[in-house]
Amino acid sequence: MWKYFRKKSAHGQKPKVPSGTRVYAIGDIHGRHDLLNVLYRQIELDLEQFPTEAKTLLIHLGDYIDRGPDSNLVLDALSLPQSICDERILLLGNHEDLLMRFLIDSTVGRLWLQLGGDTTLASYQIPLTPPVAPTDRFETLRNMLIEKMPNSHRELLQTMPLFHQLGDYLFVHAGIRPGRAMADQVREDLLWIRDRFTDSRIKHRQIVVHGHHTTPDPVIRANRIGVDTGAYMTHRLTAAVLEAEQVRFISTGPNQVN
Ligand SMILES: [Mn+2]
Repeated sequence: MWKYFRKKSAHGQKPKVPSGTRVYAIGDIHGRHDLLNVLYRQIELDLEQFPTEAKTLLIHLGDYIDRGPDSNLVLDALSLPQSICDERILLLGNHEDLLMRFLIDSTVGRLWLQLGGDTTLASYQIPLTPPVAPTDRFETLRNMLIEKMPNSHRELLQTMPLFHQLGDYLFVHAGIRPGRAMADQVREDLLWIRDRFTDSRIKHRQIVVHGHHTTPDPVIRANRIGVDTGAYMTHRLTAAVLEAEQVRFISTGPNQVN
């Protein structure tokens, strides 16, 4: 398959999603429930402006929580059924992974809070410095989170897959280890990989559509498409729209590209 894809590319054929499918792949939300609502509305308008007979699919690329103010509301929204597209897939991000690890092991709290977990706790009305001895802090925070977090949120996190494959595309939060078959990819890379993936010019078996790597504009390279436009600080949440051989983008905020 690896060679097959390279051969196709060499003959100038563009990668595509299967016919009869339109995908909206959405980058890192990071607690910006406000922007999620705006982008969902923009997708509804896009479907009115560009109606399709195709099956429509929302793929969220992970990192729903932390950093921005309303992680709890984002998980609420993602827990509820949606009527914008025919199907929605919620992939796991490294931030959701940290939260789930914290629920099992409070010592993960030190790292998680450094990476923005403090805002998620605050969104659940949990005081960041509970009145306990410093040595008990993370265990106390963990117990408070277990108490405050709705079961629906925890169940949602537990069902999130690491990746989704569709036609010539692979959807995953951070990326893949270049040169490794999907079967040999490890969870750590799929959720956390940085420059080894983004710097790679290898033609992967599929074009990788990902979040995790923040750039001011969405990125299209020969081997990947990045849609994390740093919503929590830029106010710009981006979706890649994939249909047949086409790729276009929808973003919230003043610098809309379309
Ligand atoms: Mn990430």
